[in-house]
Amino acid sequence: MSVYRPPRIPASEITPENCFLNRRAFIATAAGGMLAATAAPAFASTLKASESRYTVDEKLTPEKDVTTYNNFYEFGLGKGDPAANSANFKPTPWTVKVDGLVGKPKEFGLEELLAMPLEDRVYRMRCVEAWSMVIPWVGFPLAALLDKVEPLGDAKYVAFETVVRREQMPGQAGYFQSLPWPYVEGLRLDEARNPLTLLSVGVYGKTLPNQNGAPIRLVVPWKYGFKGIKSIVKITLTDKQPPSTWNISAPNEYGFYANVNPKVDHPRWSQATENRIGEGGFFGANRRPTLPFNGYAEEVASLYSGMDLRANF
Ligand SMILES: Nc1nc2c(c(=O)[nH]1)N[C@H]1C(S)=C(S)[C@@H](COP(=O)(O)O)O[C@H]1N2
Ligand SMILES: [Mo]
Repeated sequence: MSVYRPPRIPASEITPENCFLNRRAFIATAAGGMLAATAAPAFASTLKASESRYTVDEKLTPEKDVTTYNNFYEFGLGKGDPAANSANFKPTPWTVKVDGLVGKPKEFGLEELLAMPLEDRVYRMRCVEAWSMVIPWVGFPLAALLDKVEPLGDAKYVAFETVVRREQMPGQAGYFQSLPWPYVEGLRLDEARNPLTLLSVGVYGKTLPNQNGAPIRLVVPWKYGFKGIKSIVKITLTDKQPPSTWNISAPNEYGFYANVNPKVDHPRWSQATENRIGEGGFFGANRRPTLPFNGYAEEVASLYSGMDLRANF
């Protein structure tokens, strides 16, 4: 199990800046300095990627690509739009309301979320558009947050919602409405509780850039990237399968489950192979095979036993 462990190595001896970070600095920056005065050693360290079982031994996608090749339609449709158009977005202050079928509904302030036991994890990320990255996230398991609100017995699903801010998100205000807002997503409760399911607050050891979903976004590495909803303001436990934005927009192309599956092609392209961003692999031999469940079958295949995986798109 991947749990918080106290630091073993003195801060002075650590760590490549590109992978890890000083927790105190992280918190201070993230909460706009709010916690600087009280920064306690509670999060002075974390489970490092090198100590985590939730890490893949693959070359990291360069930070430049992770932060400039994005999908975040609230800021525009082009891959460079989110980085170019999100400078005015204000990720602090921020709250996430967790409600619905829970014993203890609660609105969490960002400081409280950043004080969860943070971990460094390296995950593959596979977009439904057949490109992929290897990304070093900072975050905590969604299950840890769910535990705090005590889901009731009849809760079967978790619904997520992105913020709506027309004045700060030009893609929400444009004449051509690309998607219905807010962007919404959902998971089955057992998927949400799987140890791999992460709420991310940072990438490459820094607070999330706006274009990556600041200040907090979902990461579900065995599913196509669109399940990883960004800039979350609301999480609702429910007994019905929640709507998801891409499924509403094109139900024959994007399913609720959206598990990465090389055997189920998108109606307009193959999902058998992928282009690893930064490796020049858009064509032919440079493409790499896509793995069932994006390589996480051992951890998650059992969630779908009895389901027809080919229909389970
Ligand atoms: N709110 C919101 N979340 C979103 C999206 C979006 O357009 N809006 N795009 C999704 C898609 S299609 C992908 S592939 C990932 C991309 O995450 P990244 O830009 O951090 O790599 O975010 C997902 N989350
Ligand atoms: Mo995507």
